[in-house]
Amino acid sequence: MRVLVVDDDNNLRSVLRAAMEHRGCDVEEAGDGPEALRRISAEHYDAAVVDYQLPPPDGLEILRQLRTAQPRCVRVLMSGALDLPVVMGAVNRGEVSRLVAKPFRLEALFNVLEEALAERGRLEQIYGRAQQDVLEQQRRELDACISSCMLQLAVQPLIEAGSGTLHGYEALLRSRHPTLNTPLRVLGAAETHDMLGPLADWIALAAADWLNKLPQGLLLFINAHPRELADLPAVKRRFEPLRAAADRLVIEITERSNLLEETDWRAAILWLSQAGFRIAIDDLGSGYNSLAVLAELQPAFLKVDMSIVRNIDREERKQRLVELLTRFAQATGSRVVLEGIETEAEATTARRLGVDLLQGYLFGRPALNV
Ligand code: G
Ligand code: MN
Repeated sequence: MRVLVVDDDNNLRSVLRAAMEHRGCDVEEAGDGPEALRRISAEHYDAAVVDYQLPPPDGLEILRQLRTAQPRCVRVLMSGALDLPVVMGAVNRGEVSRLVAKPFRLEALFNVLEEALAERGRLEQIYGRAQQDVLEQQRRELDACISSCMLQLAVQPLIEAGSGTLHGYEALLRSRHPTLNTPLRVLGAAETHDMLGPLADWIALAAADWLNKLPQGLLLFINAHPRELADLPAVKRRFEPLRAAADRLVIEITERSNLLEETDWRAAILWLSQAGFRIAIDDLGSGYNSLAVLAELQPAFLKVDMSIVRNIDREERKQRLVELLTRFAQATGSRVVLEGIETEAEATTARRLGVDLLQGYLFGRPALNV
C-alpha cells in the first residue's frame, strides 16, 4: 500500500513513516502544501494522511484536490481539537474520508486507516457488481436487438444535382428496441460488446434485400464502422454474397472519429475495391481525420458533412471549401455529395458550386418503404 504523509512537523513525519513502513507500507512524505500537491500530481496513492495546519495551501485544500485527482485514495485528516468546527464541514462534504484528532495514538490512526480502506473495498465491490449487471443486461438487449428483427434499414434518397433525378439511396439504421432505440445507442453497445461484426452482417443482409427491391439502375449507400474493416476474413465473408451487385453498392466510411487512424482498414478497402465495391468518405469535414486519409482511401464519393452544408447559401467560406472539393473530385474522378440539405437556398447554392449529388430532408426523409 502506498501512503502519502503530509505534515510540517519533521518528528511526527518520521514517527509515522517508521510505523507505517514497519507494517509494510510504501511511504512518501511532504513537509508542506506545495510539495504535497506536486507528489499528488505525479504519483498514485492508496491513502493520504494529511495535517490540517500547514502553511498554505492547508490540509483541507490538499485533500480537496486529491479527491478530484485520485478519487480512490483514502483521505485522512489530522487536526487539533480547536480546528474541529472548520473541519467538520469538509467531512460532511466528503472531502475528508476520516478524521483523527491530535494528539492520537498510532494504533488509533491505523484502525482508522484500515476501516476506511475496508469500506472502500466494499464500495468498489458493490459498484463493480452493479456495473457488471448493467453490462450483462445490455449484452442481452443487444443480442435481442440484432437477432429478433428489431432493427430496420430506412433509406433516404440521393438526387442528381443537375437533373434532379433519383440516383440512389443511403441506408440508415433504425431500431424498434425499447432501450437501444437509436442507431447511436445500438452502435455504442455493439462497440462495447465487440459485436460490430454481427451488426455489420445484419446490415449487409438487409442491404441485399434493398438491392433486390430497388430498380437496377439505383445505387445503395451503406454505412460501415471503421473498426469492422480491421477483420479482413469477416469483411470477405460478409461482402462476397453481395459481389454480383458490387457496382450498385457504395460503402460509406465515416471520418467522424479518429478510428480510421487507429484501425488497419487498408487490406479490407483494397479487397472491397478489387471486388468492385465503391467507397465513400462520410461526414467529410467533421474534423477528425487528416487530408492524408482522404488521399489514401481514394473514395469514389466525398460526402460533405452537414455542418458545412448548413447555411452554405449565406457563408462564403463554406462555398469556397465545397468548390475546392468539387475541383478535387473532378481531378480524381470522384463525386461530391452534400448531405443534410434542408432548404431550397442550400440546394441552389450546391448546384451552382458544381456538386454532383444532393441528400437531405428537402428531398426526402429516411423511410422504411419507397
Ligand atoms: O453520418 P451519416 O451521414 O450517415 O448520418 C446521417 C444522419 O443524418 C441520419 O441519421 C439521418 O437521419 C440524418 N439526416 C439526413 N438528412 C438530414 C437533414 O436534411 N437534416 C438533418 N438535420 N439530419 C439529416
Ligand atoms: Mn452516411
